[in-house]
Formats: sequence, C-alpha cells, structure tokens
Amino acid sequence: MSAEQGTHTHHDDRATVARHAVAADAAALDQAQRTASPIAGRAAGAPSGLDAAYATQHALIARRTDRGERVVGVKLGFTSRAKAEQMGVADVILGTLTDAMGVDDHGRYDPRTAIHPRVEPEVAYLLGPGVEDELAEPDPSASIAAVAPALEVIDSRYRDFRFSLDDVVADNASAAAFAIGPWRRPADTGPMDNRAVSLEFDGRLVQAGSTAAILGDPGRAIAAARRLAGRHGFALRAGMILLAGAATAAVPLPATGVVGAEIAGLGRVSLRVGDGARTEAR
Ligand code: 0L1
Ligand code: MG
Repeated sequence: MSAEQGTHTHHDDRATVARHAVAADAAALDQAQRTASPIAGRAAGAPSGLDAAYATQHALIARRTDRGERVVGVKLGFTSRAKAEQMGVADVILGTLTDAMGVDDHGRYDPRTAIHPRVEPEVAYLLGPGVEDELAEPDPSASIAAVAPALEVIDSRYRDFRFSLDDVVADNASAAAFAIGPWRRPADTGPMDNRAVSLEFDGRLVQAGSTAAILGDPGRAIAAARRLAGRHGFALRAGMILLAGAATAAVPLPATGVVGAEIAGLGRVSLRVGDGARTEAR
C-alpha cells in the first residue's frame, strides 16, 4: 500500500467512526427526550467541535421528521449575558422547532413529557419572504412579517442541565416546547428594544425583565439566525417562527398551574401546565 493510500484509509476510518458517533448520539438524545430520562453526556469518542455538534442536532431532527414531525422554525439560545453566565457558555446557538413542540396559546402542556423543564419569556418573530435571500434583502428587519410574545419550555436531555456548548447544540439547544401569543404587525408595535417583560405563575410575578436582555435588542435575532443558519446548515424560510431568546432567567416549570408572560405594548401568552389547577390549591 502506498503512503497516500494509507493516509486515505486512515482518514476514511476516522470519518466512519465520527459518522457513527454522530448517529449514536442523535439516537441517545432522541430516546432521552421520548422517554423523559436523562443521559450523562455524549458518547466517548464523539467528535468535538461545533460542526459535529450541529451534525448531531440535524441527525436528531431527521429522526423526528422521519416520524412525521414538521420543521416550523428555529430558536436562538444564550442570547443574554445573564443566560450565558447561568449556563457557563459564551456563544449564541441555534436550535430547531418542530410542530410537535408547539402548544396553543392558553393550551395545555404535560410536564411529565419532560425531564426537568424550565420556562422563559421570549419574543417570537414570524419570518417573511426577504429572509431567504440575504443579498436581495440585506435589511434583516424587512424580513419580519409579525411579532408576538412567547413562552419557551427548555429541557436539557443531560442530567442536571450539565453540558458543554457542543453538548447543548447537539441536544437541539434544549428545545422542548413553545407557545406563541397573538401575532402583531411590526408596523403596529414600534421598536421592541426595551419593553418590560413579566413571567407569572398563577398570576404571581416570578421574573421581571426587559426585551433588551435579548441581544441588546431582539430585532438583532434575525441577523444572528441568518448568520448561524448559513454557517451550520439550516434553511430559513418565509413562514417560519424564530424564537429570539429569553428576556429573563429560566425558571423551573411548576407541576401544575397557569404560566403567563406579558410584554409591554405587545401582548400576553399563557399555557396551562398539568391539569392547570392553581398551584396553591394542591
Ligand atoms: O433557549 C435557551 O436559551 C436555551 C439554550 C440552551 C441552554 C439551556 O438549556 O439553558
Ligand atoms: Mg429560549
């Protein structure tokens, strides 16, 4: 065997091992989500780096779409300094939303489908036609069709929410569920850069913050999503939802009760957790 052939063989072996590790991690994360049982981490020997992590996320989502789920959008994670510090990472990441993760506004979410769910108030954007072609539409705000208050339920598939940046990217940015309030046209709402945000359990305030916590201005989420999508193999299309990021720290979801979020001048969104009975009544 020539030296060149030897190098090729070695390289092909490594590529095969890496492909198998990506598939095995995607299967383990998928199983952890479906059975609501945590895993300790990714497989030993899993390739490191963001490329492999996003490849694992795409393989995980492919398993879900093979079962009939539909991709309906993307989410940004770690968009606030407080959030990045809470989780010990320093980079914005992208995750994938499917229709199965969607809960109607005022709808019911069963927390037993998750391992250790947390909830956070967010701004959601509905992406318009310009989002598909950055050259034709360089102004990110021109590709916002609508804006709405949202709740995101996150649920790491890793035990104790312990993960590296690569790990959480592979785990689809901890995406579990989301609810979106009434959509408004951006022209009717004005700038979103510094709106008061509240998160309530059964009408009781549990977090207060500002939309400024989201990248300094949630409108920057469009450009951030475009940049990450282009780099990591996501297709952004008109009609997709973009969860821009959290306006406050994430709070453990109560076992039962009504979770609501309000964004000043934009509106409210809520979901009923468990049987929806008030927490105090239990
Ligand atoms: O939506 C988010 O900011 C979550 C990103 C993933 C990290 C986490 O589980 O907190
Ligand atoms: Mg979030």
